Amino acid sequence: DLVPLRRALISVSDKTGLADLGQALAARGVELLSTGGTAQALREAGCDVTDVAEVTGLPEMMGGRVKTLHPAIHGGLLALREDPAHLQAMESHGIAPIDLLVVNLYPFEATVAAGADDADAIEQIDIGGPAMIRAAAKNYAHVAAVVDVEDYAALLAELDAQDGATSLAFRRALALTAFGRTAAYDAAVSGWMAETLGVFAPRRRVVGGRLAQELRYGENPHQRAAFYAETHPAPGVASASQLQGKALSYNNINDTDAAFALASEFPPGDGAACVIVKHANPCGAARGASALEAYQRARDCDPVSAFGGIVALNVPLDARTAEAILELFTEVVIAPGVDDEAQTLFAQKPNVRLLIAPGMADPAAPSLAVRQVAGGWLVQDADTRLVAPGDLKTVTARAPSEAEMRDMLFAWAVAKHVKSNAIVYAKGGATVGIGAGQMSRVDSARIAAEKARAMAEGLGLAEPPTVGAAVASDAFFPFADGIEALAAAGATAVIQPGGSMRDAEVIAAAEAHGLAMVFTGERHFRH
Ligand code: 93A
Repeated sequence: DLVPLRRALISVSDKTGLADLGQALAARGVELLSTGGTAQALREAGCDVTDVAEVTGLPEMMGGRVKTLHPAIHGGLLALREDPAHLQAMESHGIAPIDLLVVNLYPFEATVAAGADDADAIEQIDIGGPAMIRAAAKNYAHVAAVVDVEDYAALLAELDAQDGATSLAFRRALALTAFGRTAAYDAAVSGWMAETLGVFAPRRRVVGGRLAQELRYGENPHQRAAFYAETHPAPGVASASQLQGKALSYNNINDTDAAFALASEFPPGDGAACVIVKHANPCGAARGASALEAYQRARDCDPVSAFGGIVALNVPLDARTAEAILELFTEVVIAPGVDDEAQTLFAQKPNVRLLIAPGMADPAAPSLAVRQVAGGWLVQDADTRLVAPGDLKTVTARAPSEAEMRDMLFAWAVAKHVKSNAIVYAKGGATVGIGAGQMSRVDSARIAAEKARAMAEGLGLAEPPTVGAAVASDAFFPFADGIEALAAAGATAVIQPGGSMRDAEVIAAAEAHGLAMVFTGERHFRH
């Protein structure tokens, strides 16, 4: 399975390491074929080179769009050397075998990232390069395909080890990398097209990414993990930068994402808001007259759970808020800015991770949500909807008061970000009880109320804060028992999608307890 290396085709956009590679191959007596710019660079490095144009008998044409797309090249890459018919074809058409292909592609990704216009981007879609890479990789039985500058050293080491030949195992490993490269390249092109056309339909898009960061471990220390950055994230998706603190862990990134997404539901123009997340669920969310007040009210929803949490703000972090946050052990803080004084305070706690987002995310911007299941991925539109007050339908005799309506809409926005079954109690623009992730809705309702009751008792409050609260339920109540639980906790208003078979019973229970109830007609499952 050793193939002696006699003839190589080199066609590279990135000329890094090219001179050394060309000289090393030439020194081993390898014949070098090359395209225009690569041939010139090799000659400047003192190598003898045969132009591809000489092999094809045709000049590079159409501004370089057609240079290597010719049977004299592709036949040399694809021929099976033990097949008599292939040998016969080579013989009668004067095609010589190519044993090594070295290609790196037109820099499409970098060109697009630099903000090129459509015409420039399209000219950077490499056609001949991927065609050759795929041909050589398909024929790994005979051909070595190198697509990465970083593999030049391994190639030369292999030639040294195998006395000027390549082994089957080596060529096969290269083929795997080669097909990975062309797949990622086409994913980048498709992603760019989706972006320029504004198409984010799950059926039309390819999701492409590149390794951005290796993480110490995954959800648990025995799991390896990494962060992959999407090649073409949806518009409005902003990557935060880390100002200080320990390296972000897998769980940190997951939880910070959840916290920031919920904080982004509250436009800074409507006032400060703060979210605290634990295990990807909010344990408190609040508006406030200041960032400090928003933080304190979010924390007071569930101060026990807030310990070791992730804090997200929708306004820049100031010194007073920083001080309050640092009083409680906190894993990560993310905000759209930070003032100097707050930064100085954080610097005294160098382990705490502080992230600055370039702005808040647009919660209505279309994007894809991808999740892995055994055997594949589930892909869906991200849940970008949020009900508008005009879409609400009051189903009880009593309509909600203005204050109840404000709290309902606040609770509804929070419930969208809580794992189902989600029940969120809110009062005065702050959550006062959150029930998350239970398998039955009535359990979520009871847990939220019980936590609020225990918290009030601990603080010596006269009554639990769920008294007089508005409640959001991410999906309809299948039975009246959920409403009974809310009423028992003292809630006065309910927002929920409606649409249960037993809506009549559920509405009757609300009426019986004097609750105002509105239907959104839209649910927010989050599984
Ligand atoms: O425009 S192309 O798609 N048409 C081709 O036939 C072709 N053959 C190789 N681009 C083509 N290439 C690419 O040219 C290679 O993938 C490589 O990136 C680049 C090298 O060009 P030069 O040697 O002129 O610098």
